[in-house]
Amino acid sequence: MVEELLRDREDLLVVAGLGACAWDITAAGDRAENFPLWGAMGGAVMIGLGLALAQPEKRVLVITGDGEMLMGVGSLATVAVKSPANLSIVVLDNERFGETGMQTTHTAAGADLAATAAGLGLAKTATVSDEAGLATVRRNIYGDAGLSFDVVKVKAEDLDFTLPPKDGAYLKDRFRITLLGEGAATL
Ligand SMILES: Cc1ncc(C[n+]2csc(CCOP(=O)(O)OP(=O)(O)O)c2C)c(N)n1
Ligand SMILES: [Mg+2]
Repeated sequence: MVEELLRDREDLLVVAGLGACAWDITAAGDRAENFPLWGAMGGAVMIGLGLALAQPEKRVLVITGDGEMLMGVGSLATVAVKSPANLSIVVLDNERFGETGMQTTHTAAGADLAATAAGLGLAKTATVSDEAGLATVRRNIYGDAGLSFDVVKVKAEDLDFTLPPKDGAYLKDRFRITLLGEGAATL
C-alpha cells in the first residue's frame, strides 16, 4: 500500500512516524528524501509542518501510525492555523500500537482521527479502506488539492520489516544535503 502511495514520487519529501510507516517507506526504496523517525513519537506532523513551511515549492507527505498520531493530535490544530497547501498527512490506522506488541489503540474503540482533524479545523479529511480510496489519497498527495488529512484503515498484520539506516545524524544530514546542498551537513 505504501509502495503504491510512493509510486512515481519524484521529489516528494516524506516524513514517516516510527513503527510500520518508517519500515514501509524504506521497503518502498530508501532514499535521501525520506526522513524516517526512530523515536520522537508524536512529533511527525510538527516536523512535516515545519518542512512544508520552509520548503513551499516542494510537496511534503507525513505518513504516520494511529498511535503516533494520537500522541501528537494537538499538532493538527497548528496545522489548521498555518494551512500549508503543500502538506499531506496520511495515517496508517491498524488500530494497534504495532511496534510494541499490537496493543489496541483508541481507534479500535471508535476514536475517529479524521473527525478529530476536521474538528480542529482541517477542511479536507477522509477515512478510506479500499483501492478507490487509495487512489483518492494519491490525488491528494500529488494533485493540487492543498492541505489534506487521510486515514487509511489497514489490517493489523505482523509483517517482516525493512529497517531504515539507524544513525539519526546520518539521516538528518542526508536529508538536509539533498535539499540545501553540501554546506548543510552538520556532522
Ligand atoms: C514517547 C514514546 N512513548 C512510547 C514509545 C514506544 N512506542 C514505540 S512505537 C509505539 C507504537 C506506535 O504505534 P503506531 O504509531 O500506531 O505505529 P504501528 O507500530 O502500529 O505501525 C510505541 C508505543 C515511544 N517510542 N515513545
Ligand atoms: Mg498503529
